[in-house]
Amino acid sequence: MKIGITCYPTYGGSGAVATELGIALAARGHEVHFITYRQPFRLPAFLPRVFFHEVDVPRYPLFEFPPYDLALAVRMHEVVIGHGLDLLHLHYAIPHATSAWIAREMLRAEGADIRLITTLHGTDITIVGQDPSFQAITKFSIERSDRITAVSQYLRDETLRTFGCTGCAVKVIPNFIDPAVYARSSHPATLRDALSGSGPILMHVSNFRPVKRITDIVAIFARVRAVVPASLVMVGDGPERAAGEDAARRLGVERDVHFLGKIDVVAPLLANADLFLLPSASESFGLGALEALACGVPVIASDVGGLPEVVRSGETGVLRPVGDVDGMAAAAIELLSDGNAWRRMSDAAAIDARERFSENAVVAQYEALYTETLASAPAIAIPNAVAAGSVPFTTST
Ligand code: GMT
Repeated sequence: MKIGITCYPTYGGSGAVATELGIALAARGHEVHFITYRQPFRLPAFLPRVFFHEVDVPRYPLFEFPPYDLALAVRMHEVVIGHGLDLLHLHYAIPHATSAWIAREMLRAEGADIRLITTLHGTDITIVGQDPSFQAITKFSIERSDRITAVSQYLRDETLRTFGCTGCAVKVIPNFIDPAVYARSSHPATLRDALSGSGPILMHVSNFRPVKRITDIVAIFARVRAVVPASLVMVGDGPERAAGEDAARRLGVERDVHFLGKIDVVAPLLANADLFLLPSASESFGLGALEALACGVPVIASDVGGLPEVVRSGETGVLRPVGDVDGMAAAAIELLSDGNAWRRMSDAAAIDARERFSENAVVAQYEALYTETLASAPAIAIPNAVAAGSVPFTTST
């Protein structure tokens, strides 16, 4: 198949999942075209059958807000025609599903067609998509997709509840890990050596947006540090970094908190961690938590959103209510003080992540969805174009 993928290329779970899906699909023989404004952060320079098409948004003095959505739609249209794509897979509804709908309307006006699959990742439904400025277009765009997937049961239910789209069948396909990459034994102890003598390593990886409750992470660590000599390693960057650094100074733990900034390849770091902290206010899945579990790192997180579908509280980690800094710190101290309990949880975490979220099994679900979508009727009848079902592309370049 020839598959176009559009995602946010910057540091974040949806871009990571979309990119790793594309890489895995290409390894299975498909041709994959990434269409976005920058090379996705987890995409290496060259891979066979993987192409990157940059969306250029011209600057013009009149444009206070340059219309990326339109430039993206035009680039999608161009790549579908130029490379004979079978389908576009949109990760994160806003604006990707909308731009894809525009591109498909342009194709249909020319007697061609393309299938659209939208994967919902979280805040496109739970936060941004519910803003009155975006709600109607989010609902419209996802309803125009041929297929909709969500990364957790929670997100599926939330989509149906908040958008009330009775006509939408939302299929749950979870995020995934490559078990060979996210493995404790696959990586050297570089970080541990660098922090040698400083005790267990607690870690957090994210885009440091307010929803991640970065100051809670520092507060949990300060309570742990009062009892256990430990370090906190913060990987990533974003709007809440300064507040996190301030909190570390205020709580007197700044010498033991290490802000590393954005690092694209996180498995070697996670493989050196002892606990992963994710006390988010909302989390549709928590890809960072899954990557940690696969590396045998128990997760202390909020009992919210899709996290209970990823972390089995009491078996592979501990879930506590949002904001329960004391409860999360107590759970961390208990685990770090009992080597046997930690080892049991670490082993269970690595096994469970492999059993439920391995790349091969999850990518096969996407492949099956693509095949089934291409073989079935389009979401909405095409007035002026070839009937889809066969590979719909007809325009020559
Ligand atoms: O965090 C966001 O605002 C969006 C998005 C991203 O790009 O990181 O995160 C969401 O998608 C991830 C991948 O599916 C999920 O693991 C995250 O849980 C989800 N973030 C939220 O729901 C807050």
